[in-house]
This record gives sequence, C-alpha cells and structure tokens, in this order.
Amino acid sequence: MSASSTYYRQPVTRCVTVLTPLMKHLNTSTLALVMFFALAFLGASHGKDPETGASAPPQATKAEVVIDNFNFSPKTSAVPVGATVRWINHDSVPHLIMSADNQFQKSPVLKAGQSFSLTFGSAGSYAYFCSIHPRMTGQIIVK
Ligand SMILES: [Cu+2]
Repeated sequence: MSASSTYYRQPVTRCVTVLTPLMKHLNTSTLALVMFFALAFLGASHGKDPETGASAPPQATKAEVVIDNFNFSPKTSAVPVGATVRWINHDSVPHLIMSADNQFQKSPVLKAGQSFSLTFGSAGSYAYFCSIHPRMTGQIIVK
C-alpha cells in the first residue's frame, strides 16, 4: 500500500518543483500581458477563412438570380445594402436586365451562359424586367 502511494506522489512533486520558480516570476501584470497577447492572437486568427485568409463577411453580400425558361428565379431577392446581385442566363435565348423605373444601368444583351453583376449601394426596391421579353419581371429589395 505505502509503496504504491509513493509511486503516485512522485510526478506531482516534480511538477510542483518545476512550476514554483516560474510562479515566483509571474506577477499579475505579466499574466495580464500574456493574456492580452493570447487574446489578441485568438482574435486575429478567429473569423478568417482558412483557405484565403480573408476576413469572413458578416452576412451574405452576394445573391444570384437565375434566368431560366423565361423566368427570373428567385423573382424577388432581398439583399443587404452593398450586396452584389448576379444574373446568369441559363436560357438558350438572350435576355436583357433593365430597371423598371430607370434606377440602374441596363445590362448588355446576355446570351446563353452569360452573366451580369450589379452592386446595390443604397436601400430601396428595385423592380426590373427583360427588355426583350417585358413579361419577365423581377425585383431586388435592398435593406
Ligand atoms: Cu428575356
């Protein structure tokens, strides 16, 4: 019994003898400094994309509208201010994005597979349609 207890006590004693001189040198301000750097390091590495190293956006700033079968999908997109909306034509015929009330520059003619991107810098409701097929309508709500 006594032999086994001595055996288990030994590593604990060794650990304390190593830590005690260290603890004497560490005062509160040193600890605070160490904590500061540890937190700064954690803060810097947190929230970064592991692939690119760029900061992760706080919210989705990109949206996509697919043009297919003479329809915009989704028909209405809600995006935050500053978001970029990309229309991509999956139809075999050309389409053209045009603001219903002239709030933004119209796109060039989008042939099959082509896309058009627009960044919305201010809040509002942006109705649009296809100038080639005016029955095709959609809306971007920026808030
Ligand atoms: Cu069209």
